[in-house]
Amino acid sequence: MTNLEPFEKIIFVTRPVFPTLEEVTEKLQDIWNSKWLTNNGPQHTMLERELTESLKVPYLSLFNNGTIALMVACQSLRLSGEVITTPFTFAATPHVLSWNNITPIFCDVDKETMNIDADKIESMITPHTTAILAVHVFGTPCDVEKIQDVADRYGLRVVYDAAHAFGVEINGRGIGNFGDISMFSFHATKLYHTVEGGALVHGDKNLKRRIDLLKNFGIKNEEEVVMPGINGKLNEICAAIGRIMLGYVEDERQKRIRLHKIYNEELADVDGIKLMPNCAADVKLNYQYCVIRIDEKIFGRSRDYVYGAFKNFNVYTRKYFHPLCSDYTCYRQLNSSRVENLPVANVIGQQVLSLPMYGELTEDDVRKICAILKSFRR
Ligand code: T4K
Repeated sequence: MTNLEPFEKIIFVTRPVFPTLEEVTEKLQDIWNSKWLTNNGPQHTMLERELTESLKVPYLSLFNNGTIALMVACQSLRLSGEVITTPFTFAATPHVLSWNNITPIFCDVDKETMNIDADKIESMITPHTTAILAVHVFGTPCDVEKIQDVADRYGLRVVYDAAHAFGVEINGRGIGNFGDISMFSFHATKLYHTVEGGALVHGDKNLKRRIDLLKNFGIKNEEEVVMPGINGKLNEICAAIGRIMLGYVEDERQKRIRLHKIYNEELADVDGIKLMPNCAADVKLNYQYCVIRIDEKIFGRSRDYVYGAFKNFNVYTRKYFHPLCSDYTCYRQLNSSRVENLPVANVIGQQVLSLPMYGELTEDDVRKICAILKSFRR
């Protein structure tokens, strides 16, 4: 039964998956016995092995978060000058470029996938371009073939920000197998997490050696420091929680698939609401997020109205990703940030809304969220 009273407690856009305290205590006991808390301990080693298998990738290096991982990815490939990226992403994506003294060049996005528009990349290449940094936004894969084709023709590197794409596959291939390096985020709000954490994945053994040096201050041994590295290490407690969470991820994904189905049933016929993603059949998605686009002209209410009105019902949605990165004060002076350069992204940035999505939500909760949304129609 649908009841349009506000929810008693706040419904957040997401909630982390928690393992049982017993499981955590058991693993903590192992750590206490080992007397090893960080710096490449046994939990870290085992998690690297387990994730390499689960993500179906050749090499993987763990990190203390996805942002530091992406910074190290740029360093490891010696990127410089300009890197072409998307404005429709979390702040971390362009910021890692700035932290590497690289200028982000914003390219418009595709109106269906909301990922970088591979057809527009070529026109943004200059003699200073060294790479393409694309984001599989909300876990929807980029056009990996077209991106690789442009990169190959111009001798550019390809880095994927796969922060949202844990477990996503194209035709049975792990999403981390495309481009030169991919970054995964294991932040608490992700489908799979290590509380805070992340990883770089790639197919090159020498690159792993370099990445592992870079994440540990460049220390080769007690006598030699061979490059200006950083501290990107994942500690043993986070690694142990990550090992436990591997046992939860598929169950959580299945729960979200069921919830996404209800969202779809309830919203498919609502004019002016479009449930994302639209994806090719050979793609295995992870359903980490539930994103809609609201066309104000048809729905009768703007995204900002819906976002505010939901709060009256104790539903805290999020405008991922508004504002666009190209509108941040630190980037809006760039030539590529001009609205004329980013027509699709500027429309999408005004339309998107992330609805609550996490396994603990009930099907009734989702039906009620949809009923509330439909009640806003004008
Ligand atoms: N690239 C992309 C494309 C990314 O989306 C991200 C991160 C990165 C790179 C960088 O990766 P990391 O360095 O973070 O590993 C959250 C996450 O903090 C961030 O990891 C994520 N993207 C981004 C999309 O979402 P906020 O500022 O929206 O998080 P916050 O604290 O508002 O949390 C969202 C909701 O989750 C809250 O309203 C309530 C709930 N929540 C959150 C936490 C932390 C809980 O219930 N419990 C919790 O412990 O950034």
